[in-house]
Amino acid sequence: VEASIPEPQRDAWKRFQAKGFTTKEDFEREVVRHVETTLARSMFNCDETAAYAAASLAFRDRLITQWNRTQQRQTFSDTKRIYYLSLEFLMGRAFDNAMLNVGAKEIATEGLADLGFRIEDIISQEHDAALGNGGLGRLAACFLDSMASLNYPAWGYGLRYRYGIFKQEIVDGYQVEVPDYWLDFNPWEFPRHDIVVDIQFYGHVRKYQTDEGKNVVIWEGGEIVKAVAYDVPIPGFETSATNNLRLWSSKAASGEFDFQKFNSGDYESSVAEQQRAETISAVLYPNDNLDRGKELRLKQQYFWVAASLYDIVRRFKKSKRAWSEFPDQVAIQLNDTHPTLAIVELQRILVDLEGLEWDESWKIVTRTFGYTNHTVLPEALEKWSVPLFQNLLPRHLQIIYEINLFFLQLVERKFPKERELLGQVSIIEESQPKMVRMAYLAIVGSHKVNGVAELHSDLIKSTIFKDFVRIFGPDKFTNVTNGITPRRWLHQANPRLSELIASKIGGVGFLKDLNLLNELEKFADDKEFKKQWAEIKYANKVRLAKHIKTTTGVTVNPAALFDIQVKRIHEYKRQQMNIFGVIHRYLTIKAMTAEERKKLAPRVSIFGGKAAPGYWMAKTIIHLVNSVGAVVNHDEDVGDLLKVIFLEDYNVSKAEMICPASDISEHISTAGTEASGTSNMKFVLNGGLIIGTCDGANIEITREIGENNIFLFGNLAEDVEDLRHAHNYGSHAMDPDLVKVFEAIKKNTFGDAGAFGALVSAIEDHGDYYLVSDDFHSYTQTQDLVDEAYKDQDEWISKTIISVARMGFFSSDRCINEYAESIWNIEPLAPEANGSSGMAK
Ligand code: NBY
Repeated sequence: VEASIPEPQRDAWKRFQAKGFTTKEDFEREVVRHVETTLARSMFNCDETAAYAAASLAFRDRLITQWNRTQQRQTFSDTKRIYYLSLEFLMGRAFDNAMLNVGAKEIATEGLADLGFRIEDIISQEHDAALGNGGLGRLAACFLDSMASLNYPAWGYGLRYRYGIFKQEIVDGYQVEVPDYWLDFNPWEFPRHDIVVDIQFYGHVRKYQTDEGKNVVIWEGGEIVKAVAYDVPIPGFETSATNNLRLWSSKAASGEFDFQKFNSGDYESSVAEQQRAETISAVLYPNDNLDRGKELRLKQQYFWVAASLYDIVRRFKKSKRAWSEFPDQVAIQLNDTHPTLAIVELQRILVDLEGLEWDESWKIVTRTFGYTNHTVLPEALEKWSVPLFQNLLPRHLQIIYEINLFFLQLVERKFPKERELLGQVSIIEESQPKMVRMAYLAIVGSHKVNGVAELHSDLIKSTIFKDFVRIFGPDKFTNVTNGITPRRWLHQANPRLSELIASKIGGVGFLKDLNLLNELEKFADDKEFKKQWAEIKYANKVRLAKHIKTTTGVTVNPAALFDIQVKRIHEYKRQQMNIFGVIHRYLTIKAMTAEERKKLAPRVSIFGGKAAPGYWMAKTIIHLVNSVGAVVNHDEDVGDLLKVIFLEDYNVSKAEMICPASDISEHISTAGTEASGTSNMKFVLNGGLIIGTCDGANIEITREIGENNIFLFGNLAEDVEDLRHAHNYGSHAMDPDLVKVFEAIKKNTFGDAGAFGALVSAIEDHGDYYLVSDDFHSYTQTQDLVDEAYKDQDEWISKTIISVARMGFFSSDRCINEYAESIWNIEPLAPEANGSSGMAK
């Protein structure tokens, strides 16, 4: 149905086009209007929640006006778009970000003050949008910010989970998971009840030949679930370009529960279909770097991928171009293997539904997709059992077999003498049951594969994907080192630092071109500047100390060295090594005389992060941290010299408070296991130093900021294999300090030792896979160097200034420009300066 208003009537539309506020008065009028009409409240019952709701709606209205213009302009200019497919978008809060990006925070601050509210109180009303686990999901969110800020025509596609990542409570030292129901009020989304896609599951495949001899494949039967679109506007910084994040929500095909059953008295099963359908987008799987192979997860993946592709293809078909031009209009990036089915689905659409030849279709498919790998950990590489696939997506399994057949024929032609190679690279693993290897499918179906930091990109080429480098050549594999958005992670999280920098280097231009931070280096010895710099750090530590006091009851001294490790809890990230180091410090303090203790630098060891609910070792680490804290924090011999804190429910908005408050942060994964890490970048950008291993982006951070400004320690990735071998087959002497730590644990110093036995025996008895004992000595020695360095505050501050000045490379803007140029082949489309809609013709 043509819904476009005919030309003669468009004038009225143009005259009354929504504009959104521009002045403080307009903003206040909008807020009051929303309080009184949208919320049906008044000045007599407008609490902070209502004020937040109304103020956000005022901004949402403004964003959607910009959004409309941007989308119209992109459609009319007919330029290539990038579609970023990610099962996770860890967005955090939107209000502060919207105010800053549209440049109206001052207006909002003053306007809300006129109406009787403090902006900080209003900002803190917002519930985080926590549709992600960790780095991978947050990366997707930073990318959205950069793509909009750089004016790239880009859409994100994801799932609208009813429950985000669980909320973490600490009860008696243990993690307890609480559901994160975040949707009871979400002003940032627009339901699009008119954009609904039918998604099919199960059923069977029928093949026949038409009278003209054409092969026809029909996938029929099974069940249908509806995908409903919800749009989240993504504003760019200092541009009116506003992109879209489209999240799909699942709904029963019938829309209603079964009246027949209801009327016949079968109340329970009358709602069953509806609930089954809604389950698909109900929860985010809370695992990071672990594949569990649950059917519902595969259902989520296909549901989301099929709806997104239907949408993308529909948009392309409106342009009436030839199919061969699809990759000139559309680039699709796969955030890890979770959306790999998109490759199969596009091939199915082209061959089964549009009637293209296989080869022609496959060329289109491979030119369209790029695949980003985020891990080398074998337990995180996605695999799906063939029987499960066969049942849920019978046609897709056939297509996968076909793709594999053509691929293996190519391999055979290229390496005719290497019979074992075929089994090694086959998309189907010949196990019991057979498994579909999603990473291999993603590689075969994409034109580029990238890792997320140099070391990681080198490692995937030399280990897990080495055969594919031989088959496709090295050019298919590339590196794009991760980045972070300086808007959220400097300007929003640390406004005072951002202001101070701006006052020295000629304004906030660095927020759009982070390399401009270079200019700061001139001030690394400027006394007055350093004083202000240090004051800001101290104030940020005071703020965190207050948060610690109110949430844990522990008083920490803001003048102490704040040592922070916040990230998902995982053995490879080695929080266990950190807490063993803390115990070592505690034992050292206990063995000292009062005189000796006076020379020590006081330290606050801060941990935070969620453990996957089924990851027992990770939960044990949390329990140990809390148990050590319970002893150390009340030991009068220790006092301020050491405090151990576990921060509950680490998330994006807490990260915004925590990152600016660190003196040193820990990024201490076993070399070769952390693909990149992105919080390392956030901490350094906020004037903290880091202690870390030669892993992920730590290596490039060192190259940029200089090795004098980072505390590196531990074995290298190239040594890991031999070290593991030595644990299992050779001789391995335990570090004596670590032995003492284990003795203390075993003597029940931190409560019943039995509770922590698994952590100790993983190292003592089970091969110490993450090489904690190999790195422990180097780690504690380096921590001593940190203590020494911290005593020279003058030098320390200079190091942090120089480091910030050299962090320009780690902007996600740089990163997105690299993707755009070397993988997506897309150009920015600047919005019209006057903000008009571009619909003039
Ligand atoms: O991606 C992280 C990497 O560990 C980190 O080094 C990197 O900086 C970041 C961005 O590139 N990976 C990550 O966060 N992965 C997950 O959260 C994740 C979630 C789910 C699943 C696998 C990984 N899964 O299979 O369900």
